[in-house]
Amino acid sequence: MESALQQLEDIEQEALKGIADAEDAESLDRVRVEFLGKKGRLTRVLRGLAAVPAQDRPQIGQRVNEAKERLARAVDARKSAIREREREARLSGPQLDISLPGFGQPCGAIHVLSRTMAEICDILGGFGFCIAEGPDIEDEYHNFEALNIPEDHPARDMQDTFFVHGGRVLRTHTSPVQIRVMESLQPPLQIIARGSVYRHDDDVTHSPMFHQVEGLMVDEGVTFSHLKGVLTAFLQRIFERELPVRFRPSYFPFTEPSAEVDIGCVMCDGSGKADGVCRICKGSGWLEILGCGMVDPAVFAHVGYDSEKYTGFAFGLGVERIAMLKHRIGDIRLFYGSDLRFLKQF
Ligand code: 2NL
Repeated sequence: MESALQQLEDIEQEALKGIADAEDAESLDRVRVEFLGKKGRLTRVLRGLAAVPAQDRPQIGQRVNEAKERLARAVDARKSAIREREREARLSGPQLDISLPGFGQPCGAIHVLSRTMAEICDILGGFGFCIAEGPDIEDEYHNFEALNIPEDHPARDMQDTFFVHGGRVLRTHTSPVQIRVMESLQPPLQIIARGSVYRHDDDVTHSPMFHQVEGLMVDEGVTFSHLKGVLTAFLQRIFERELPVRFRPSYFPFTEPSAEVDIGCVMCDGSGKADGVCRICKGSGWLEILGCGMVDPAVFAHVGYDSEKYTGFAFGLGVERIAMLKHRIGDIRLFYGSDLRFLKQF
């Protein structure tokens, strides 16, 4: 009896020391399992009661239960103390600076070509032009014949045009869109045709697919002066300055007379010099930017317009070319490469 109680006392003292020495929740739990667990040392004492004389059993059993309760309370108290200490350590550790800026959301943007296209259409829309669109796959009649481009013209060669089955072509300009509008509407007419066009071309300034905007205005009394006024105002708006504009005589099958339009070089401001000879305008001080002219009567004949009554002007420009000059982009392929280091600059 005495030795059993002494043994109990030793176990309890050993357990209390283990609890007091536990530095964290894990080691505390190991002590709890060792002494209070189902196979723990106090349970083993209860199991050993069979070997104790019957009259001593209640007293020892009661002492075991008291010891269990005391130890359970000691474990709980130690657990709270450990938790409190950990909390103190967290609070006195490095401070969280909630005034620091956040990481932010990565933000997408409109592609520089789409933006240039939208700017072009906004400006011309402000001048009263309405947007027209049409099919990318065209028949040869709308892409060539109705535009007075003869069968033997080099532009109709396989070298320049993508032919698809059924005698159709990928449109080489947006002019067929305007032919289709004229087929279905009578003058007065003031439209822009915009979209992708396709040509057998591939180098730093040419892509097999690129984007065009063409303008067309038809009414009684439309003159070359109207054309000059519209294009000069348009170019000064799109390049955001009063740059010089000049019209040079040229030739297109679908306009007569025809002109190419130059602007004062955006790099050297027309001086022809920028660190030596300006590499953009090659020293001339001028940059070719678009083509235009008065609609050829042969085109009006194809759509059934009376060219004795009506005249019209037309122009065509490349969206990539405008974007490249406006933003000094040296390689057209950057537009289609999806390189974020390039795209993020705009
Ligand atoms: C260029 C030249 C041009 C036109 C396009 C046109 C359309 C019809 C009738 C007459 Cl339906 N003309 N379009 C006229 C002159 C020039 O484009 O260099 N584009 C990049």
